[in-house]
Amino acid sequence: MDAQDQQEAILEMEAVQVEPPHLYRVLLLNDDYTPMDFVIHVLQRFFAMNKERATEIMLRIHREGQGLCGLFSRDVAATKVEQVVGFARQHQHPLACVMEKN
Ligand code: TYC
Repeated sequence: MDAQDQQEAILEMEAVQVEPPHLYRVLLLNDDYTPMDFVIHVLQRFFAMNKERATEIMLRIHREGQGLCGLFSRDVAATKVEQVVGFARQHQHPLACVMEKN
């Protein structure tokens, strides 16, 4: 392999390494028991939404069964799910939060 081939091989490896990470959707699921105000609070607290946006997303979940809270790297998505589920259980609500590959 000459110097130019080596240089090209290095550039190729670097190109592979800067591939964007896969994103994961974090979703909230509807249920019959979690209070609407609690879901709005969760969307504001963990997904940095303002009250208006959080209310809109909560109502979409309530009507359609689920709703998108955001797109995150795998680690951040997993942490969001853990935090939301932990917070809901602390308050004795059955709220479900899941992640799925985008
Ligand atoms: N369906 C719930 C109610 O009527 C409200 C709700 C909305 C629950 C969104 C969960 O992810 C949810 N109190």
